[in-house]
Amino acid sequence: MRFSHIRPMVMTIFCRYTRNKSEMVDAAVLEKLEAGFAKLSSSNSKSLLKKYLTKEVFDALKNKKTPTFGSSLLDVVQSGFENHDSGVGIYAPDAESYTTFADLFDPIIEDYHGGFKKTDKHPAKNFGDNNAFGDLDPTGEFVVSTRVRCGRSMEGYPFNPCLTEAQYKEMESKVSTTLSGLEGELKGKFYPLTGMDKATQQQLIDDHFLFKEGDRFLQAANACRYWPSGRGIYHNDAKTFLVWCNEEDHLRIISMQMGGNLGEVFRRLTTAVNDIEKRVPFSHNDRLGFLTFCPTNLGTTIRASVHIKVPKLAANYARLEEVAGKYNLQVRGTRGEHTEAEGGIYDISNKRRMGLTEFQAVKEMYDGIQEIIKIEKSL
Ligand code: ADP
Ligand code: DAR
Repeated sequence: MRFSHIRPMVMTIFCRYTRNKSEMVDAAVLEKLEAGFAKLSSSNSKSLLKKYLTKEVFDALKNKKTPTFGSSLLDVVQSGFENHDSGVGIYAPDAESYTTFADLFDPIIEDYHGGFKKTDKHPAKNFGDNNAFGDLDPTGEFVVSTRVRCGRSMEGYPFNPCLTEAQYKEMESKVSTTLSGLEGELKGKFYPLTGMDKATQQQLIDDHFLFKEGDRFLQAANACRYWPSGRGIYHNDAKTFLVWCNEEDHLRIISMQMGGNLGEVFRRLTTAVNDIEKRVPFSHNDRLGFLTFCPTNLGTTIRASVHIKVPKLAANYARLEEVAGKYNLQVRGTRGEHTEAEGGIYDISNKRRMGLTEFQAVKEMYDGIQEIIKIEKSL
């Protein structure tokens, strides 16, 4: 067996003993936990963290650490402690966190994913019939662009807060090498963030191809250390197929294009995911599905979205949200979460990612957007 195959595990063991040898949560961490819990408890935060981190759950978890990386409850909740305006407020520093801190993750997962209970099991991967989806807006009157993405975590590596700079760089090299083997429409090039000129980077962000920098929720979650080391983007010439490396997740695999042809976008993503999965083993849990840094992305990890203009319906924003809610859709600003709509363009996507298949997650968006366009036309 070559060392490169066992290197992630060797690094994991090394990290285990460099991060924190003791089994006990140290006094400084406990102090931060108590102070953060008191502040959050007295705040008017609407986060799921505030809703489900009861005193009972807090006391049951505050002295726990994950077996391999020694991640503490503070590693899980620090973003939500620092950002009371979080919608969720927690992240998993490593895969074991979902088990060690299940008393907090499970109710938040159930709430966010529309009822996925701790006794439920996520279904096997199923992209279904790729030809089931057509063009949401053939006349191009409403849909500006369509995007479907999924997240993947590379087996043998923890999540952001536990990664060393060497691991970030190693993962970037693995991703770049793996993707260099893609052919046909998926053929493209990897662009490291390190060394990327600022104008190019900003243009990619402005055109919605590249992730933003400085997300305070990710920063507070210790997800931006050593930035920009190990971060980058792969894309084909047409920028219809892209892969983000080490932003929030190890990989975000993205298919997108102008207009509303969801069938084409979904077919491209399905082909890409199946091709990449032949080359890289991804972290998968029998009950939770594909594992990700944020619990809102577990399971299918699919976000199928449109950038859409529906001025009449959006004039009554509460009605837009009501219709979206009926189809389990999430209405966000033009640049995703925690942003405002620019020029009347909303990002509308499926909200839940667990307890249904990849096909069903995309179908929820497809059905919901068809209804939203139908109502817009009737006004
Ligand atoms: P997250 O799920 O972590 O919020 P997303 O996967 O939604 O991240 O990606 C967010 C970014 O993707 C946004 O900054 C936005 O610019 C871009 N985006 C999302 N949906 C679309 C779309 N339909 N068309 C163009 N860009 C999109
Ligand atoms: N901003 C954090 C995470 C919400 C889910 N979005 C992700 N993971 N990109 C919050 O709690 O609001």
